[in-house]
Amino acid sequence: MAKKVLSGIQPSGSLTLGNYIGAIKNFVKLQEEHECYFMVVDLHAITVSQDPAALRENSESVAALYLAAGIDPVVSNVYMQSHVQQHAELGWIITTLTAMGELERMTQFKDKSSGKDSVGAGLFVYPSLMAADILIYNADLVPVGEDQKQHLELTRDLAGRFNHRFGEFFTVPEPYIPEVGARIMSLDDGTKKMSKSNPNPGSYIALLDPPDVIRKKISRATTDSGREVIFDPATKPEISNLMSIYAECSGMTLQQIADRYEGQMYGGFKKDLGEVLVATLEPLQQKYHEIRSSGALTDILAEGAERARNVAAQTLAGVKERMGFLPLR
Ligand code: ATP
Ligand code: LTN
Repeated sequence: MAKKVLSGIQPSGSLTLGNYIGAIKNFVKLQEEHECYFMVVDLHAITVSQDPAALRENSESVAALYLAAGIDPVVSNVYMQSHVQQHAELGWIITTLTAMGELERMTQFKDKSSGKDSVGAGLFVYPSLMAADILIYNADLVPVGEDQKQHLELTRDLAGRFNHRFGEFFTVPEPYIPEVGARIMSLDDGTKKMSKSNPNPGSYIALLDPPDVIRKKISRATTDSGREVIFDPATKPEISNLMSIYAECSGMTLQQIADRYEGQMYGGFKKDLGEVLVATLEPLQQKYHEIRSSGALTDILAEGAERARNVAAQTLAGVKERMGFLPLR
């Protein structure tokens, strides 16, 4: 049966291979059978300081990359979170249902705030807005990478809490996390996740990196001592990470890759991986540039927002009625 699917990516930098493998590939897959909402979550991006020109550019870029990766805006709703004002309003309401202690436990908050002199309150209440994003469409499935699992658990708790206090209303959503590639690691440190806001560009492959940059970044990627191409994340995290990327971009299984490179050293494997990535990303980049130069994005985003707004407004009205807000007339 068709389900409702919702996800979002922050326009906080240039999208990486981690975003593609962990999230976007599943967006494309799920749209074939389900009613999908794919947002660019700009209200989440501003929980850390963003330069206005960069925010504008990254917002368009993420939307164009969704389409270039194969999201069909006729079938799926593609839009900016800030174009559907109901997200911010339900976000506030959900914030009032969230306990401080729940937010204090979030590892993303701990990671992003650690060592900072001043931390914005938005970063702290970020998960309540994310819960609102999901609940406002009564989404059943939320395709995300492993790092978002904890936020999804909180969303489920918050949905249950609302339903308990105000009567059955929200769908309790399920995370949809890939088996391989749910946590692509940084190229310079196999213990950290690949992240678009890492200040070292050598730590990630950006989806828009030119072919030679991709080849160079892979050839410089840190590898474990030893020389065998074997998948064992516990003892060989770095080569295992590169193998996951290889598998996800070539369609081969981890075992097929291990067999192909048996008895060989890392050099040949890395060289081939660079080519696999170039072959995966070149067509995507070409489509991306076509979309950006076509000027079609503005209308696509406006249409997506309008359809989403109709659904979101209805849910929000139901929430406010149940909670006892006075109607306008
Ligand atoms: P930032 O560095 O700004 O926090 P990010 O690169 O971590 O950004 P998000 O916008 O937070 O990306 O995440 C978008 C989606 O991509 C989420 O579903 C997230 O789980 C997924 N994702 C992000 N990084 C990875 C990764 N390294 N491996 C797998 N999935 C990832
Ligand atoms: N927190 C998510 C981005 C996000 C999201 C969402 C993901 C905001 N709202 C709703 C899924 C559903 C992240 O990727 N860091």
